[in-house]
Amino acid sequence: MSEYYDFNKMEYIGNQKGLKAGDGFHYYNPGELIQGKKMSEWLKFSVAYWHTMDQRLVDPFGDGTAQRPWDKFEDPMEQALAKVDYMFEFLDKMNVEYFAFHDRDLAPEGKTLRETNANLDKVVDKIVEKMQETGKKVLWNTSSLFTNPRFVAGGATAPFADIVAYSAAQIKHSLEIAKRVNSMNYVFWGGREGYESLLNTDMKLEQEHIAKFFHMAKDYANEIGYTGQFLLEPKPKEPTSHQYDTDAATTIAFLKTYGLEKDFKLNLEGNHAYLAGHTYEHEVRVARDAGLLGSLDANMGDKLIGWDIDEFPNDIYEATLVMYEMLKNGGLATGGLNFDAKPRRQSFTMEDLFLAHTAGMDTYAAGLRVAAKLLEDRVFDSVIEDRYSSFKSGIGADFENDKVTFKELEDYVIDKPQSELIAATKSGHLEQLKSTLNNYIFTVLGK
Ligand code: XUL
Ligand code: CO
Repeated sequence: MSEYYDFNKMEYIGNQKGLKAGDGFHYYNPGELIQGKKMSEWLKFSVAYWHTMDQRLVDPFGDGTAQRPWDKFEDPMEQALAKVDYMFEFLDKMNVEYFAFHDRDLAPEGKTLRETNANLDKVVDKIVEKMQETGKKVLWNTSSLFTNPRFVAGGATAPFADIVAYSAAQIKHSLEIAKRVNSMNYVFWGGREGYESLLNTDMKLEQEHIAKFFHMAKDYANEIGYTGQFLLEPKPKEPTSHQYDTDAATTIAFLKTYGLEKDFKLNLEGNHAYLAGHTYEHEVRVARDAGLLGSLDANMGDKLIGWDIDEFPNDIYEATLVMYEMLKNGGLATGGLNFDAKPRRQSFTMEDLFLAHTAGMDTYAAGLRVAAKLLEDRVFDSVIEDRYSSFKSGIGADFENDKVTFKELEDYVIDKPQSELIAATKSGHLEQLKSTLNNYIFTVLGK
């Protein structure tokens, strides 16, 4: 493989050194077994094309600061084709097996959809060749129905029929690409599928439209024999003030209302969870409980700034609790951990891209190690079992097994004195539990 970057391939070196580009992973050891499975199988890391190859590190107040070696290509198609080479060498050097992309990340648009598709197909041809050469895989692909001004009021939920038709045609081609690149999943993130004001919005009609649109997409995937898992990615706001797929619970209700729950699972993103007023682990738990946990966009936000800033993950508590949910789920099936993340605007060098991915991979690898130990020792399981133990016998078991009526429950408590009811409650011992979690993090990672 040709050499574009002056960095060594990232390998596991253990946790004895300071984190520096080229030093290697402290916690991610791809071949090491955790609960009987290789770390690389639990942690199907994926590089996001739109951030790593395309992101200029803009913020709402300033231009991009990114310095990238492919900036030297001035012709947009020439640059698009060159970026494929840079991407594959990046994957190789980072020891990452998967990548993810939107259609519009790959190639510039033409004057018509036909021309745009032709540009895109040229780049996909090269991607397919590179995949065959290197064995790298696509975790998921998706379609941008939000960047171009034609999508000013949404794609599948646009109040304009021509735009809905255009959106369908664009997704149709994206599904054909999904089949060509054997994408493990196909993601729909509702870019501008939401509204700014109810004063000019028929919310019910828009939701019916997008549900119909999803059924048509699935029908087309079946028609062409594309069998990847469909995923919906919740987010509560940005860019619209109200996004329809607000959070995991809302998205599950939407899927069930429109008979889509057999065809879709959820792709959950850390920063989106914060924007919805939830923790990341809450969103993952909601999806797991519903049997709909699909994949993870492993990033985090800044609790002070409040925007969707797509920071690379570095919060070990969060990574531990998210990995705990993932292990409880028995893994992610076709899903993985996609770094929908970008370096900070002041981290503008190529080296920062390597550092940022290393930090993200190590954070989740460390989280996986701690979570596996917490599970093995049944730390939370035994607390939860004890907390709900009153449902194992007596009135609790009768309630559990549908053997009591409201009247009988009333008979059971009506004459109980307050002292007996208070005696039936137990401390939650949260401080102790959180400090146990700290101890697991320190001891497992300190080894
Ligand atoms: C936007 C976001 C997207 C999706 C794919 O907040 O997360 O990048 O992951 O369209
Ligand atoms: Co995302």
